[in-house]
Amino acid sequence: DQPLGNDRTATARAHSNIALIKYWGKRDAALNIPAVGSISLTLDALSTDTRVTFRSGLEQDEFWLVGTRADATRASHLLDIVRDSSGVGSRAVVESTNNFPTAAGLASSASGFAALAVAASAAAGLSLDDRELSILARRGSGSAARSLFGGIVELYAGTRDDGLDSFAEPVLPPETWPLTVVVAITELGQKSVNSTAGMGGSALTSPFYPAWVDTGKDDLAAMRLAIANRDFEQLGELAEYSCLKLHGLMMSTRPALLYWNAATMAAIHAVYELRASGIPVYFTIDAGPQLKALCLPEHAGTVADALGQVAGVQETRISTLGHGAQLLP
Ligand code: 2P0
Repeated sequence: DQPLGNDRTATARAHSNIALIKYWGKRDAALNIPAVGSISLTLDALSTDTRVTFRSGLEQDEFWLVGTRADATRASHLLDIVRDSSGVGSRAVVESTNNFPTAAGLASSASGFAALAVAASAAAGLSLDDRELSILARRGSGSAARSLFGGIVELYAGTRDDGLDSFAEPVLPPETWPLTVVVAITELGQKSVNSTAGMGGSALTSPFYPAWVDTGKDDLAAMRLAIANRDFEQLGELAEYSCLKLHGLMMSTRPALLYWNAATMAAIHAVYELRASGIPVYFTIDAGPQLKALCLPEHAGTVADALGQVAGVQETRISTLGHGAQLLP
C-alpha cells in the first residue's frame, strides 16, 4: 500500500528479552524510571516488527496488532513524547506483527515498545542516538529499554530525577558467548496480571519490597562478574536466585501475584533433575507461567526434549542471543 504524499513512515524490528537480574518496581511512575537495575538476554527467536505512519487528518492514534485494532493508550503515550520533541503534530497508525504466535502468551512489551521507539522517532525525523532511543523505549515500558541492544544488556536505575541516567547499554555482543534459552510454554494465552499494576502493588504492600530494592545492587555486581568471567554456572545460579527472590516478592504482595501453574513448578523440578544428572541448566520465570531454561548450545536439544515431556508443557522453543533493534528498509 502506497503511503499518502504527506505521510511520514518508518518500520523497525526489535527482539524480546528475558532478565537474568530482574526489574520489578519504579522509583518514578510518571517517567517510568525503575527502582532497580536489571540485566537481560536479547532473544533471537522472538521479535516484533512495527510500522509507524504519521498521517495528517487522522483524528486519533490507531494501533493494529497482527491486523486487529487494539487499545492505543500506551502507544499514544510514547507517540506524544515523540510529537513533543519533533514538532510533528499528526496522529499515527501503528501496525505491529510478531514472528511468534501471538496467542502463545509470549507477546512482549519489551520488543513492542523498543520497535515503536525506533520506528516512531525515525518517522518523525528525529535522529536519536542509542542512549536516547533506550530512554524513549523505557518511557513506554522498562524492559523495552533493554531490547534496543543485542546480546547481554544492562539497564541502569540511575539516580537523576529526570531519568536521563536510566538507560540500557550492551554488556556483551551476541556472538561473544553462545548462551541458549529454551522457552517452555505452559499456558497458551496471556492471563497474567499486568506488570505495571503488579509492581505498584508490590511496592505498596509487600514487606519484602525494601529488601528487594536494597539487595538489587549486589545481584547486579555479582552478575557482571559472572559475565566478565564467562562463568555459566555462576550466571545460572544468580539468575535462579533473582527469579526466586522476585517471585517471593510477588507472592508476598497483597493481593498475591502467583504467576506459576502446576506445569511451571514441574518444569522447575525437571531443570533440577537435569542438573543433578550433570547438565548445566538453570531456569528463570517472568510475570507469567512460562519457564525459560538457560543452557549452552550443546545441551539445548536434551533440555528441550526433557521440558517437552513435562506434564502441562504445551510446546518448547529454542532461542539463541539476538541483535538489537533496527530500522527496516
Ligand atoms: C524483567 N519484568 O526484568 C521483569 C521480570 C517481568 C518480570 O520487566 O511497567 O512490562 O511496562 O515498565 O517492562 C515486566 O515489566 O513493566 C518486566 P513496565 P515491564 O523483565
